[in-house]
Amino acid sequence: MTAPCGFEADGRRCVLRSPLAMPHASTFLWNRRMLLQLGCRGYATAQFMQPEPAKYAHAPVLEARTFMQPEQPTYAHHPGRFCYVKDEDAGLLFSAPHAPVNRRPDAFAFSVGVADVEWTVRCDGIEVAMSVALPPDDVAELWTIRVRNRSGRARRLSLYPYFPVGYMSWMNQAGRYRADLGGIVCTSVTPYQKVEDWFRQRDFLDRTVLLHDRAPAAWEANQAAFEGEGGLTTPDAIVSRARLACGDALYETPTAVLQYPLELLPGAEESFRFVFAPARDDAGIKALRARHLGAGGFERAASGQQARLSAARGCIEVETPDPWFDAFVNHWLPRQVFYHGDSNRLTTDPQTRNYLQDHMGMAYLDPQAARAALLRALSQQAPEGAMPDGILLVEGAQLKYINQVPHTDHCVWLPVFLEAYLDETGDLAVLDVAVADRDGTTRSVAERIDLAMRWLLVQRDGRGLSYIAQGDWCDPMNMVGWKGRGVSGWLSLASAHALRLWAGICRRCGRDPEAGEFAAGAQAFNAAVNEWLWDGDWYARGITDDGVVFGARHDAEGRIYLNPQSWALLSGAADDERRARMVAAVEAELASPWGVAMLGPPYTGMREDVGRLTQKFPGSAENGAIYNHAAAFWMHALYRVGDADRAWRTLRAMLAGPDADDCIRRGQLPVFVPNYYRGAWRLHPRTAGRSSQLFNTGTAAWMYRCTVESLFGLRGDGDGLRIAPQLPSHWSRARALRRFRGAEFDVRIGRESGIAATRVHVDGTPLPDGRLAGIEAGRRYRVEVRLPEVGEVG
Ligand code: CEZ
Repeated sequence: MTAPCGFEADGRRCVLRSPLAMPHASTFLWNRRMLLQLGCRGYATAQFMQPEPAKYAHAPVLEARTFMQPEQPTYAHHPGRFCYVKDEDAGLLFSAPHAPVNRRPDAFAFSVGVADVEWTVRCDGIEVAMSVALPPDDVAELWTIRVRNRSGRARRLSLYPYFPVGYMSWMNQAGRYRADLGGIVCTSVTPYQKVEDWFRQRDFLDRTVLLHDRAPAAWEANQAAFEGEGGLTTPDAIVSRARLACGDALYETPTAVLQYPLELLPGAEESFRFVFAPARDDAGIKALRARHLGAGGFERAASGQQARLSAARGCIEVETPDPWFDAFVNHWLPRQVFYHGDSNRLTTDPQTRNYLQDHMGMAYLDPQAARAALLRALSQQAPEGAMPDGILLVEGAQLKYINQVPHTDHCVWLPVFLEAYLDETGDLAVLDVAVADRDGTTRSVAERIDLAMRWLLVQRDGRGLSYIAQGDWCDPMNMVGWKGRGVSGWLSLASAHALRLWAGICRRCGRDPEAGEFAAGAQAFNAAVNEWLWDGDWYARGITDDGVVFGARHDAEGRIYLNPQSWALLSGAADDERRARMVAAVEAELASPWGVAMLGPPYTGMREDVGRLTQKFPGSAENGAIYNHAAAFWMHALYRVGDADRAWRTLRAMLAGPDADDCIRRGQLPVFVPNYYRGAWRLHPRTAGRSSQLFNTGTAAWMYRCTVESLFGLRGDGDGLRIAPQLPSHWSRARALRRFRGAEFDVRIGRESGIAATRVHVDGTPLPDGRLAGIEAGRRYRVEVRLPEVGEVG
């Protein structure tokens, strides 16, 4: 059976050919001011910044405002973008893309592009194509609907673009058609009760509009009147009337439905353009129309967005025996990495660990943006060296949600970021940049990292292990140390790794006293973990406030966590004997057909000395899912210890397909890596492997880093490029075009029998140690890499 989806246009588009096989398959479009997640059946989730996230299409009921969630359920009235088609003679009714009528189509295509999405649906010889794109810097959805008569006979149809708006406000909501503005205008007032809130929100874009380029014959702005008794599958306004009633909504749930009666001869087609967007007032609406529905508006937006997304061009193009992987790495993964650094996940207070890791990814795409992010983060460092839970990005922003819960890991991400940034750029000068904090104290970047490392060394208990407070990398592990005594094994190992990285950077800069201090700190952490947390076959996760070791063999649930194992490899805590036992344990306890789970067995009930994590549904999110961010750490660690095949398996398991069953089981298009795939395959086999569809994840940056630096082994090293690919043993060859420090490297990798070690030639000249220095910007180098045949490594 072939997969229901596949790449086209040389990997730049991914097309799903069924609305049923992967019903939750989705993609996302964004610019810096808005985000639009689109499901294959037409459901949509959109938000824009003003400056905090806000919505312009709502659910039909009051909604709790929260951050983007995994596995968002859809339902008939879920916001979406739809178009009904009625055959006036045959009475046939269907809707594009698929919901809400859900008529089985004769042909279906959900075609996902890097900057646009298009559906093509054909029912009974009528073909409807709906496509959407976003402008580069405006909050607006630019929709084109094209209807074509492919039936070989004349057809009398009515087209009904249906853009539900939902329950806008309990204070004030309404909707009506405005001929003077050329569309349906839904008005509301964002609910508030405090006087100061009015002044904060009086410029909010509280209107939602559907503007057209061609005037309709009729319209409906009242949701209930549109549906009547027929509901959404057979709305009264369509099936019981020849023309929509041209109704309005008066403190009633508004909607936006337009009607276009058409007579199409065989082969004939009609095309319409619409702008769906929030707006503040009439002037704002007129400006939207002028910008987007004027001549060339859509084309200008498309070229502007294309130009903006050109920055998403990665630093590597690959060609391997795995074409799906190639398409993903060449077009989609750098896009997802860029999305994170470009939009900061559409928050005004990104979590500090997310901010630094997302910008670690930007080091390969836009190093200046990465550099600026480091300096902004350090400007919010506390006087004693701690890093805040979130980084405030705009004036007046506040720490929200999880950033109001104290976590103790944020400092470790500074050296982790710097290692990647310095390898990619060689920009050691950044360490001397003076950064002033909120108290006006100025310190150099290097002094601030010293301070952060010393803070990690202070935050230790009598055993020498890191306090966890209400969480470390694992956000919902909030009750291990809330009494102030609990410690994290993962954070102790991550601190050891961070201290080692920073010691190495200090040594490179001749800051030997500091290098010695921090290297000793790393050893102390490793020694403490090996003394208190080695459980015989793996490292335990931590020790609770009441002195209970958890994440160990004696636990019935959550007896092994992946993160301590990964970071024990990175920090050097695990010697070869312990490494072998640990890897065997991970394979036995956590490996699944869909990747490596972050803990196992999942918790099936509250453990009050671990916390909220244990209350998550078994196999979802942090409670035992294949949490790709954690799997990425395992991949990174395995590459660092040269375990290339296991690392490759971990990497490849994050990307769905091409096997048909795998695509259908995960329900994930290979256009982004989700934050998790469901785990608990023994407890809940039915849902195991299912994608969360959440594209906000630190995994993207790590996947890109490991692909460039480890799999293809094209890693910066001071003023040079180290060339040391780690191809999986079943690959006999691979090729990469690597952009690095202004030069290009055409790298051809193959295997050669009779050699015991990798051989590298650059422009025909042998490179004994595989490191090319003195790189000339603007030059193109030809690199030949010969790997030993599998089984012949010396
Ligand atoms: O958020 C992520 C965080 O953004 O969870 C990761 C953490 O490292 C990331 O920084 C692991 O805990 O609060 C919750 O329960 C949520 O599960 C968040 O922890 C989670 C969200 O799902 C976003 O992915």
